Amino acid sequence: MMFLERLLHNCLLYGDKTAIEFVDGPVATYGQLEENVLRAMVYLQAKGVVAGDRVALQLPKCAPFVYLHLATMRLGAISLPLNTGYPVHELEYFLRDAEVKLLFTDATAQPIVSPMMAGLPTLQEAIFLDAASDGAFAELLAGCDPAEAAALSLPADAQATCLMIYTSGTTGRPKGAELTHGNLTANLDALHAAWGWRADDVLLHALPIFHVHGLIVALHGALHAGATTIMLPRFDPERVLQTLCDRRCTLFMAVPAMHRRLVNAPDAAGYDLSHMRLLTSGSDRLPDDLFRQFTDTFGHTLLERYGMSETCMLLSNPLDGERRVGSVGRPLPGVEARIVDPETEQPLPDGQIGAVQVRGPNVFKGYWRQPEKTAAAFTPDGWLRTGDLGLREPDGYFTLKGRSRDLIISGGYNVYPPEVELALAEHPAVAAAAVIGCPDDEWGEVVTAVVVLRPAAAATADDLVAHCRGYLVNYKIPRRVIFVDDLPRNSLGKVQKAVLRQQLCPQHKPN
Ligand code: MCA
Repeated sequence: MMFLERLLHNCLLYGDKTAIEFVDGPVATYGQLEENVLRAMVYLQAKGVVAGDRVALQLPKCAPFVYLHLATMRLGAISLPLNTGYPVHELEYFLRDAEVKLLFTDATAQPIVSPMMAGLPTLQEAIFLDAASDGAFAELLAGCDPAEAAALSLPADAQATCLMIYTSGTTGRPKGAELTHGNLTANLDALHAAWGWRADDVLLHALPIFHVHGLIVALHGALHAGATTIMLPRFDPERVLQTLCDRRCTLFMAVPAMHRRLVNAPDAAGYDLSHMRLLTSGSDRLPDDLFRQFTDTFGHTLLERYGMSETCMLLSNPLDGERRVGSVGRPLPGVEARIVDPETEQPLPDGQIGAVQVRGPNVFKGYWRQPEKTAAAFTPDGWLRTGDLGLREPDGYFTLKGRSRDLIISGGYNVYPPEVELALAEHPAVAAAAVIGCPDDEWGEVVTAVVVLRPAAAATADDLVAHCRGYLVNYKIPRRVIFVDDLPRNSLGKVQKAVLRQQLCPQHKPN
């Protein structure tokens, strides 16, 4: 059964049960969720949205986001969630590249969005919502009769794209990863089986909902199971711990930077989480010390899993059985994973470090309108090159051992250095810039810019940071700026980032 069909089934089966409750906000039963999705479908249809159209959602974590996202997919169109923190420069790129037809954004974004409309011919309309007010959305859908959409059949083509998530690349501008109805269904079925999702689960949701982790693994996972999701508008460690206790939540999912804040919260061990069933960690490597500290503090062993925007989830430690420190576990049902020699791409024996490649029904269809980049992502026999390095133990557990691609992970967000380097290069005082990730206890890695200034030019670290804020979302902004006279380069003129990391990152350990 495809995901949307299962969701409809759950809405009929669990009509009176809470599907989503926004803390300090609206509560929707499964029945109300279905009704609001149908009304949103009628609204979108009236705006001319048809199968294949891109609908961008740049909204805070709110009920309208959920209804519009599900309604878009149910019309066969493509939902494009966007980080609310994107500055003009990034937002305009996504809207142009994806040829977005409708944009839903917060009312506060009007001054930046309205002026860019004239330059975006495919953008038919931007709808400014006061996301904080329940009334505003209800008013928008006021004339929409759910019965008009109830008769529409569910999208039947498993190969059709339903979700686009932008991920950056080593070659510069971000690419839209196209996930299909079949991809989501395969992934949710696999997670359902692997993590034992149940209809009586109560998930506390504190992740952003514009990425695969918060949107698919957490929110869709709960909807697929007929479970209840309690939404926190943003992550706050004490609020998370208190809500887990007060609401007797059974599930929680987070990135290591969040788990670090939980164990360091005042009187963390005083919260009784004994009723909880499962706490997971992903999006970034879970440090060994944090894994142990978490168990010591809360009496729960974190389940670490591994995924990508292009694939949703790939590998996971088991629900029952050993959750191995430092390991991301075994392939999920239906997923194949292998370790190959990075040069020859021939499989390596267990225990040897090589490139991680994966295959399965969860693996995306390709990058939006980028056939060359899509082709380059796969081997001729259809394995996806993940860009990660790792090894497989003889008992099938995988351990990641770094990256073959130039990627920084900060607080669970991926940052591609070329994007930051391009932004720095726009500053008139910058002659050359290289961006590296330095290890950091709080963030995993911090974005570090190594900059050579033009002769006689003057710019301070604060100047460059302020400049980047105009181009990049917050987590991509360099947290350290180091000025040097020259960048180390190889004979081809390429900056030797390994040398920079060695020299400038005190705790750096080569793979
Ligand atoms: C916030 N800041 C950051 C980050 N987040 N800086 C670097 N890296 C970050 N990740 C900045 C803020 O802009 C602010 O800067 C300063 O840090 C302190 O902000 P604070 O309020 O303390 O931070 P926060 O807003 O509480 O955010 C921390 C966070 C957040 C909750 C850990 O980073 C977060 O939600 N991370 C989750 C990311 C995620 O969902 N990743 C999944 C994608 P200033 O004061 O200068 O403005 S990956 C995925 O989906 C794959 C498929 C997978 O496998 O899961």
